[in-house]
Amino acid sequence: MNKVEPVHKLKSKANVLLTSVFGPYAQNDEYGSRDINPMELYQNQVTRTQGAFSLRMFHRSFGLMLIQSNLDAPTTLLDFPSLQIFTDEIKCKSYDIVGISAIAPNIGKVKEMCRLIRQYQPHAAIVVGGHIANMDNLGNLIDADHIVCGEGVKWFRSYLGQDAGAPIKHPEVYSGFNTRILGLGLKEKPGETAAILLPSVGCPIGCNFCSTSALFGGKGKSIHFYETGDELFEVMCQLEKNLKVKSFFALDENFLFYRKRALRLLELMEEHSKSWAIYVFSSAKVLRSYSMEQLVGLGVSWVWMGIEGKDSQYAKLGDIDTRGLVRDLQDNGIRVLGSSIIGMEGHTPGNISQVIDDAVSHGTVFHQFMLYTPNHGTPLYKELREKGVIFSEAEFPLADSHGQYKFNYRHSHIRDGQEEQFLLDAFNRDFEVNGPSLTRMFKTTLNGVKKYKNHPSRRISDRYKREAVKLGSSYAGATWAIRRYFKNDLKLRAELDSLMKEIYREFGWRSRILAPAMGLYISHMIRKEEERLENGWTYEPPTFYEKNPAAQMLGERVQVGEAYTRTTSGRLIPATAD
Ligand code: B12
Ligand code: SF4
Repeated sequence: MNKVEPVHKLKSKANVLLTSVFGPYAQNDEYGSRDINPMELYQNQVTRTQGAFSLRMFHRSFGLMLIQSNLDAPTTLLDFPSLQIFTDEIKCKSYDIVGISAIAPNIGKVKEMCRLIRQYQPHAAIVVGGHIANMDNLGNLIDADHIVCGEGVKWFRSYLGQDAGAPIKHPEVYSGFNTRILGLGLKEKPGETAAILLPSVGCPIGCNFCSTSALFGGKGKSIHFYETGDELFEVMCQLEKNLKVKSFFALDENFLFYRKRALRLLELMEEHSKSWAIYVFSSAKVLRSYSMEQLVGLGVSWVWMGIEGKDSQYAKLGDIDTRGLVRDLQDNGIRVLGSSIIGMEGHTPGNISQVIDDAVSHGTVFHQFMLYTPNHGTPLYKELREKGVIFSEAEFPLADSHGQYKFNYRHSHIRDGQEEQFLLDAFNRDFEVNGPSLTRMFKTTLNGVKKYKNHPSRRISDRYKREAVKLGSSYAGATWAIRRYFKNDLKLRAELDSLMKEIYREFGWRSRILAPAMGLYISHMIRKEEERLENGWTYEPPTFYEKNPAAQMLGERVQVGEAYTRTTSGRLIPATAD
């Protein structure tokens, strides 16, 4: 990290390119892409073994979007370029600064991108940020001018001579895109996908393994882009208006931890009759500190919660009965994504099966399993490095250190790569015992609808009525098809029978007619998707190419290199495509 904050000589006149690392991602290559490490959340680490039932979708590089939104300088953003697109861009245009965002496993790509920038843009300053910056030896591994560890908006603003403390302008972007499940690509109508909301970064709880907390200061620290409930409410109103949304994905590691801000937001939502839904990350102890009425009032309808593992000692869990908490939340229509760790200090080949059973018994709608991984910059990394058990790059490449393969260190009890199978066992058992996450989601949504559709507060009942719309039609069809698919699994079939009956009871004759009609088509699509997967089909995000107003003013050609043209939505497509 730089001690004296640098300032670029051109200040806000500098032409800036911000880029994520190049793809393709879900295939093995010499730059560190791995087929088991796709650019997806659910398929990567949540519904990994659910086949055609896995939820597939992509998420934009929000950190880069946030930085771009707050720069006065002409700034172009290249998200998910191919190596060819990236190379064309730096070959054909002139940039004064190129900023790359990356995480540690993508170091091979960053190294190559820096090499290419030096070759084609020798005068450009190279700035590297994001989680990769937590590597203390990064400067020796890549050829960059500035490695920015921590929050990037403030850094970039001061680098370009802007007021670093000016209010943060929020990017307007949906939380996910190109959603696909059961072999069906979901149509993205405006307003149906949640908007991303970036209230803060970091987490003051500071668990020993947590990269996000470590990057933004560690225990006791976090950075707020919007300090108060009033500021956040204003941003949400703006997103509601411009993106036509009523739901928000709060990408804040522990949204509910900041109680004053959350409760003020609740007051404002009540005062202005906002029937919003919010998806949050929250620790169990913090969740329990709110009443169900408050959570429902705030519109909390999806929660990412650390369960971590049987007998784990993390303060964020307190003495909370996580199983009871999940039950309460899901009974009230709040879908839980539980997150468990495989390979904690006390885990052994002898007890791992019990650890997995314990996690699975929570019956969360979604369950993430990750290997206990010392990421650079975390207290866990420091501890294990002092013990001398972290593998060198030659023993275990960083590209494989993504938490879904093997340990990047010598575990005290689990050896010889057994963890790879333990991880798969966890995903498989969750799927076998609890069935597809999709039907768990329908069940939980139905719980909420039944409980709150007649709630005296109109903004609450409206939200559940909105959620109910699809339950009686496409979700009923999906349930019908999934029940048919699992007809030989007695336990699952019984559960799906009862879900189907509940849906029919709630939505009447219309759902009885729609379910088999849609279900037959969905069954066909499931079969097709299974064939595609068997033939090795992988899912890659499209490239985005976006300019901020200052860059648009430069009036540059929209053609990138020879081979690609930009569509009106900002996506890059091969020039021959139309
Ligand atoms: C969204 C997300 C994803 C998306 C990726 C979206 C994308 N387009 O890249 C998906 C779901 C696909 C994903 C996948 C993976 N992810 Co991920 N992901 C996240 C998540 C939840 C949020 C990131 C985010 O948007 N934050 C909000 C923005 C505002 O913050 P930010 O990105 O940190 O950006 C700020 C600063 O870092 C800095 N900054 C960022 N970029 C740059 C660039 C420059 C030039 C500068 C100056 C500054 C700068 O400024 C920004 C504003 O302050 C984080 C956890 C977290 N909460 O941060 C994990 C996280 C980044 N992911 C992580 C990992 C490991 C992965 C995976 C390997 C999956 C896995 N097994 O966990 C895969 C890799 C996929 C691949 N092939 O590359 C780790 C990284 C660990 C590390 N030390 O490198 C994190 C920290 C989660 C964790 N395990 O702790 N991920
Ligand atoms: S509570 Fe979650 S976000 Fe906070 S430090 Fe622990 S793992 Fe990280």
